[in-house]
Amino acid sequence: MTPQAKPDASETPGLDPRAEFSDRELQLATRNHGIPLEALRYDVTPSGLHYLLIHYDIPVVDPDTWRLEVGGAVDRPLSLSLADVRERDAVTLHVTIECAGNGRAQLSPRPISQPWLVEAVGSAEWTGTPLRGLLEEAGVRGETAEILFSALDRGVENDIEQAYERSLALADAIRDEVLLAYEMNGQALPPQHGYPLRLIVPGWYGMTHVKWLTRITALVEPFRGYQQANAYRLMQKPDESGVPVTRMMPRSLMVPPGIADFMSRERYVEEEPCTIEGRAWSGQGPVVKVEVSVDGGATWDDAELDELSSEWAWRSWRYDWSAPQPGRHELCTRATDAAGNQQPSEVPWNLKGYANNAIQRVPVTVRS
Ligand SMILES: Nc1nc2c(c(=O)[nH]1)N[C@H]1C(S)=C(S)[C@@H](COP(=O)(O)O)O[C@H]1N2
Ligand SMILES: [Mo]
Repeated sequence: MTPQAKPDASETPGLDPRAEFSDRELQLATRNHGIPLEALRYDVTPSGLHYLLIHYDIPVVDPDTWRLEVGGAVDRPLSLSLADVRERDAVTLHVTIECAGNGRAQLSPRPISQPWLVEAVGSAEWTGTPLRGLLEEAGVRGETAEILFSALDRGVENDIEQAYERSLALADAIRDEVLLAYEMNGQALPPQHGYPLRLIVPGWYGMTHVKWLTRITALVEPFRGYQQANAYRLMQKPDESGVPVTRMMPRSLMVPPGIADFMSRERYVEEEPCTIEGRAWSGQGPVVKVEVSVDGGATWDDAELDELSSEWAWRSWRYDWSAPQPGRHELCTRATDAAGNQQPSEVPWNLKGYANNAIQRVPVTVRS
């Protein structure tokens, strides 16, 4: 990676015509890390290995003065301390979360933002109280269209100063599995994952899971804020309004087999039977099939799937590569979900680089 001069602001917004990565992308990549692919071996991702995405700065929150306000079109506005939230019914769910920008760095031309390859995913156990319970306590009025989630972190995006905020349609917000979570893997949320409280919306791309939550507002009109109306939309040109990004598309990732070269991360395996393992998920319905190719996607074989351990978590799979031949091979994997969505071979392009779920390709050299 060669750090370069900052691109001219007059360039087409978000498009970098150069193949080299810019210093702006490098700066984002060092702040927001992905899961090391070998950590796909854990069904529940240890908290420190879970990917991270933070638009602005991580806020420092004093748990003694922090409150969660619930207001807007409600009959009984609430103001809750952390202890109040923890007193409510508690549920623990194992949930796989993937950033909508995962795969962005494979696009050409490449949208300038966090340059993920394939590693923006993690699968933690989140403990919290169902959102619906709190909305019922507050008495959300009949005219409510959406629930808005506002966070403590503030920043500037496209010259617009804002707090991080996203909304959900009321019907999506009151689903059983939507949680206000205060624990990750049995511990208080780490600062970088939203301490003291975050939203968890199983099945949806990462941007939905608002961290550092401070306010929940029942809205009678759809929210038109930046993270809803400008960002997180699939569009081909800047003047389109586009289609909102919502639930995760299917993706399968393998633990790259063998040993890694430090600089290139190319893999080396011995000329003997090798088991390839990985995990696959989709927010559109359970993964029903995972395939592996050892010839760059020319031919595919079914992998063996484990039972689903949680409706909202990834599914583990393995594949016996029985006779690796000496030389260089490209291993690939792809998932298909119950709704019939299958990962594409070609990278789907859109202006901001969302939802690129093209198949993973792992070059491997078999040594004799
Ligand atoms: N308040 C707030 N919530 C946020 C974000 C943020 O920057 N601020 N980033 C979102 C995005 S884009 C993603 S992908 C997930 C990442 O969650 P994680 O860092 O816990 O993995 O958090 C989401 N929630
Ligand atoms: Mo994200």
